Amino acid sequence: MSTIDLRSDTVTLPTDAMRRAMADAECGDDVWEEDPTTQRLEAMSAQRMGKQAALFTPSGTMSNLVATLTWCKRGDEMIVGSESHMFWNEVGGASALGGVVMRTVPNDATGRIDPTDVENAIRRENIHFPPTALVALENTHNRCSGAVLTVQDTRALADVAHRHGIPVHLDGARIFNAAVYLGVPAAELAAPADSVAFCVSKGLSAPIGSLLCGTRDFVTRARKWRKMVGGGMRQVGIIAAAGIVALDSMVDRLAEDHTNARRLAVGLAGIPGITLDPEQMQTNIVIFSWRGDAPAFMRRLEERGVKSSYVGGPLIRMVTHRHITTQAVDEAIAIIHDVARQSAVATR
Ligand code: TLP
Repeated sequence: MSTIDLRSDTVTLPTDAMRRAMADAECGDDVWEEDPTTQRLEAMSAQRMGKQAALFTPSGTMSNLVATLTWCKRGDEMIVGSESHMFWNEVGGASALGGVVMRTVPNDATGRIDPTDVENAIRRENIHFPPTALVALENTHNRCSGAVLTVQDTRALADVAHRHGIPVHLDGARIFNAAVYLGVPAAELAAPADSVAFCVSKGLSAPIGSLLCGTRDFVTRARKWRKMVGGGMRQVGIIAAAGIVALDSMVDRLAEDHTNARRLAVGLAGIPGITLDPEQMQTNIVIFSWRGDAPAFMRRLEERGVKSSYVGGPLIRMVTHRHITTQAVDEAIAIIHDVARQSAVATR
């Protein structure tokens, strides 16, 4: 039985071109800023995001943590979306390691945040209040079915923060999915933000890595925080080399993942017991609700070779990526249909 692994685009394996680039990578000690390949990746990343500089980190989680530590001090408050990855999925690092309070404002189903909610959440000077030091946004939005924020959405939220002198960090782990969907350069989506983090290890298929981008001064300060949390790496050109291949050659193909995700969503919508709106689909993350016991349904799917990930309550997530062909999508739909039918018979 072959496996159709829809748990995440993080499962993508490095391409042959990446492995070759890794083998040939010119290296040095990057803590001493002597690794030419990492420096090339950082320069390319900064340019792609329209920022002055970039910092290579091992993970999206570390980039977001380092951004938080760079912008905030202990006792500060940051505003995040109620469904944001930073709030849900980063082990509370901002609070545990940074001493930063995470204040949530609602994300709607399309990942958007109402600028008025941000305005109202920003603390005014008061002896009792922690100061608001950061607003963090996410594009595409993981828990909101890979929804895309437009340049206008991002600008409207950033304007509120900036009016109060508060910087904006953009968790753009999948910003290239948003850029490909909207047909705009990623730099335009990142322009309203003061810092942006994106990952090369998701749909872009590199094995490891994230880039935190911002002004030269921000990146200099972030470099020190990265060292403190153990992210100063040595001959890291070995992995940066794969990141360069990712940026050079893996961005445009994300459109295929989006087409496959839509195909998957349309197929799933026709299965009794499953609810989702395929018209909402924009990028590569499909989230649907199952009317029965979702974890039990996922276990039955896995027994048939279809892997998914659990969002919570009735919600199950399936993510398309380079290893998921159109044929695999059709096979997955057939298997899910079958398992749903059997589940319905079993509960009758
Ligand atoms: N997301 C992972 C899991 O943590 C859920 C996934 O499989 O989607 N920001 C966003 C928006 C993310 O989706 C992720 C990873 C990260 C940050 C963290 O990246 P890593 O996994 O490199 O620490």
